[in-house]
Amino acid sequence: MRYVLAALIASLAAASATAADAPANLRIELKNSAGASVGTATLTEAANGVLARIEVKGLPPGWHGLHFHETGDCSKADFTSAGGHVHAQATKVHGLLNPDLNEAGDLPNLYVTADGTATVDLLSTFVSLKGAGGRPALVDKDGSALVIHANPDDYRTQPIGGAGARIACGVIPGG
Ligand SMILES: [Cu+2]
Repeated sequence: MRYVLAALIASLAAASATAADAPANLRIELKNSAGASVGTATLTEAANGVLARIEVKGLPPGWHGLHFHETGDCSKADFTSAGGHVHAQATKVHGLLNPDLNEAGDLPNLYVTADGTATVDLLSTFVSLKGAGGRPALVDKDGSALVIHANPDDYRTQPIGGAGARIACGVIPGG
């Protein structure tokens, strides 16, 4: 009996260790300007950044700029309520191909196929969910937002790489 109990306690300890070791993740909904859902993003804290799984539908085919914006507010139809890109420096320099890049919210473009869907996993090494590694936190006081733009980001032009209007937005709630 004592042996069985010890085995049970050991397996409970293993189970709770597994739960504690599971990386924090956050599933958010992306909406278009009409307020309709166009998919989800699942954000997972990784060792050196945030892994984002993005699954969207009903979007115009082609390349679209994608960024983390600084405020968790998608309430305006043009999504300007989400503010500028997540950044840690007072003077922001945009563009993944810009040698002076310092914006933490920059991400690679999203490619939407002819059927209006896109599915991708991507890793940003610039941010964290809650400040890990000293990287800007997406889950800060006012949260942040994942924004999809109408046009591709050329990764160089200031301030948003010519990505144009904001066509979808997902709130990352503040913490
Ligand atoms: Cu943007």
